[in-house]
Amino acid sequence: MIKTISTHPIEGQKPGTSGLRKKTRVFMAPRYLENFIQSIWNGIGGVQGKMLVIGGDGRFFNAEAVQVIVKMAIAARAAKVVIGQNGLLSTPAASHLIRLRGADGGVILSASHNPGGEDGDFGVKFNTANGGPAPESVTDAIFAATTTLTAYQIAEIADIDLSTLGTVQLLETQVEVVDPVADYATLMEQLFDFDAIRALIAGGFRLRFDAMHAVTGPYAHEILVTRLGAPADSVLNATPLPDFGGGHPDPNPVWAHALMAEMMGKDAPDFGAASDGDGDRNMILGRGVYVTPSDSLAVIAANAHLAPGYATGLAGVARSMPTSCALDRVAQARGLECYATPTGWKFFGNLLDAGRATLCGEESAGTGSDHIREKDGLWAVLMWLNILASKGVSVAQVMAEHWRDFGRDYYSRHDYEEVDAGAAQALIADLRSRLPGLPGQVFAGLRVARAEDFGYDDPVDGSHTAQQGLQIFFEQGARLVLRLSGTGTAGATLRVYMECYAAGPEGLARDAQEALADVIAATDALTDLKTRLERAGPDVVT
Ligand code: VG1
Ligand code: CO
Repeated sequence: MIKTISTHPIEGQKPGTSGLRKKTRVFMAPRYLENFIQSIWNGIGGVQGKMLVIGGDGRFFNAEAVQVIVKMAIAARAAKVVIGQNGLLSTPAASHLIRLRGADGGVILSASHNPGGEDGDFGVKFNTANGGPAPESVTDAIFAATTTLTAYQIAEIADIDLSTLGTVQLLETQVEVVDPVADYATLMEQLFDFDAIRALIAGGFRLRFDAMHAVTGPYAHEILVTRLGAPADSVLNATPLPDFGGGHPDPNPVWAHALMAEMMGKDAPDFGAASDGDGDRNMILGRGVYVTPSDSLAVIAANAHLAPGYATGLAGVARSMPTSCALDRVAQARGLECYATPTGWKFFGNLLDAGRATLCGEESAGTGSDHIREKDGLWAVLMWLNILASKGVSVAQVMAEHWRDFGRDYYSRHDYEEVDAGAAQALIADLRSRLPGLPGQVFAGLRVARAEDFGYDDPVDGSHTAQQGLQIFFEQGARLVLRLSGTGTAGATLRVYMECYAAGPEGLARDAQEALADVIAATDALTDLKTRLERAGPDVVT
């Protein structure tokens, strides 16, 4: 029944910012998925006698991949495998399930916000027993295992019925198919004031949640419609589709443009939100207002105590380094420790486990807390609804009050996607070598105060992570960050992050691109990036 199949290493199976991401067809090629899964098992010291959680965001090849992974877990003599019904689990629900069941880890199938489909992207992430993305020490061990692999093992059995809830015994492994939504929805009920939110909605507050044809549809329907009483049409694009309807399941003004248009239009609802392919990102909108993820994080830090799960306050907060400094201002005012980590949720794990941070966030629309060990899209939506219900004001008012109290960090990210990898790497390498000489130099009127190649010393386990982005501070209080994406599957993507601060009370209501015009010009002058990348401008501006 258990077959050992000889194989040889496949190049390039190195996990990036969030798991291994490749074109779907690459994952579908013979041995590709099997090699990587066997390397996970080998890299973590085997799965014999262990419990694993398995599920994915429903994209093309999800169902087939789940079958392979379960059969390989059975071959590796796992004690138990817990699978979301039909192979579905959002990333936050998987993280919660790992923690709830005390599992040893989990395999999540997703390329998150990357498009799906046969010509799109696919991905595999491994999460550890704390429910969080494997730290670098683990992904390094998995990658090392991919380079020496000689065989994989798989149980030769009929496909498992993933549609029926319940438990079956297959060889030494108990296979349990669970409702992917119920436990997660219950956790949300424990954290937020559902009565207050229900009353808000019953009072005529109108909301729209765009699931972008991805995994959050069933979660949003259960929580917002069934448990909170919102009308059924509050959830848009609620049925998960293997190709996400041909769209980018990335909740930002560019890719969620229909929702954006509705929220900026006449007679807009009070509140709009969206999530990404695997449900860990969020976008927050009010009538006529887009809340940047960095601002959302700061607003949540300032108001989380209004939600029952956070009534006793926050232990500390953390943001990824490119995320704006709006969070730092709240932390300073409230006497909270504020950490800056490299990009990627895995770097928050130790801070959350050690109780040093309660709330974490990234500029890329990821926000979350110590309730799980992943960022959590619907959690952020419910936190906002809880804040609005408690304060009894609009999103626009929340933002105006926040900027009045803390000042405003104008922020934008410009992405140059799928550019020539060599040119992008050379741009970063050249700028890195120029960093020591930059202080004092002036670019488009802005003088450099400090320039560094960001490295992170984890305060909990002492590990060091180098070269996590180039960070340039200008004397006028502006900041520029450049780094290469670690989630793309073609060429390279250069991310340029820019921010400047307005203390107020004047100048708090400007357009972000206009407010950042000097920093944008200084970036061009400093890097000459348009010429070097042969691009007229960025592909995506958020
Ligand atoms: C991007 C974001 C990062 C996020 C990561 C995974 O990484 O910038 O903040 O953690 O995606 O998010 P990169 O390396 O492309 O900049 V998700 O929702 O794809 O799990
Ligand atoms: Co995601």
